[in-house]
Amino acid sequence: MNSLDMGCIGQDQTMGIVFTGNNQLGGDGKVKLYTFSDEIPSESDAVWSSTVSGYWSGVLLHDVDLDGINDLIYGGWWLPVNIHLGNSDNFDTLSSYTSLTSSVVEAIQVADLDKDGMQDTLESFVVDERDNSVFWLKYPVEFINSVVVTDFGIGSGYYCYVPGKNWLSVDKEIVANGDTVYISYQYSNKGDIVISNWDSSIGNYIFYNDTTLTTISDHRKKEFDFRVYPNPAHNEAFVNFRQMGKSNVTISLCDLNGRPVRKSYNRNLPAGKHSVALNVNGLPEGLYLVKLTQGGFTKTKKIIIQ
Ligand SMILES: [Ca+2]
Ligand SMILES: [Ca+2]
Repeated sequence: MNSLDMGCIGQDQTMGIVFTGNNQLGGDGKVKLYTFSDEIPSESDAVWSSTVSGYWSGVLLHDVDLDGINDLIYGGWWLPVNIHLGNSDNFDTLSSYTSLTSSVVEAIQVADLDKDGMQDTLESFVVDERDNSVFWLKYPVEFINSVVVTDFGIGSGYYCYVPGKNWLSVDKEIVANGDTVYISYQYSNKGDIVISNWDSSIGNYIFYNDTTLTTISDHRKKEFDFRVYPNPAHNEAFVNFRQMGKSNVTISLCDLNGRPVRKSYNRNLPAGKHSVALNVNGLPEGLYLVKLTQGGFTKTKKIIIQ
């Protein structure tokens, strides 16, 4: 083994560790992923491994294409840098990007060095009964603008984050059940890759990104869907959906003019599959709308109540 990184993997955001194998002194020299859905077991097999063996070295988990799923970047000794995009379970077998240059790759980082793709965004989270104080963000953080807990802005001494990673942690002492945490931050759709090189005859590298990601919203919208059943419904209907990461979910049952006919469901939910029951008992028969808002996107489906 040479290097490791850890982060959330796949659509369900399972915790995982990637290791780069290096077969200079034996071993199979493959890049491997181990995931842990609950506690870390005493031993386990890799759930993904690279098809190519080599002197692999530096490694980084980073959501390069901003689809909410971590991607794998790694390099080797006198080898190029590869990027395997993350998929619903782990990583694509084939690399989506291979550098034309080779060096002795030691450390890899992604940041928007020339600041040509900086975007502002705001996310909010509700602290639940578990007093959660670590918040998973949609995008890798370049810069934190401000953190507000309910009505009070908090200083940088009360939160921490790692640039390039998609989380922020707030001092447990200042958040309590029911607080809303607003995180205003910057991410980039033109992040650049920085490589440090151990071979003194070759310098360090910066790969500037000349691809602007313009289809983030469309891509996310396409993946975002939900199911309402039974339809027609009589006393009760269920709304089934999947969360890519932890975010706020609002479900409203509305008439055809978009006016809510029942109190809306509003919760901060973790990643994974969810099913929410809607009580439709006593409503006049007819056509209604189920409106679901998840991570800032809203989608509406029709339901017949009879
Ligand atoms: Ca990705
Ligand atoms: Ca850039």
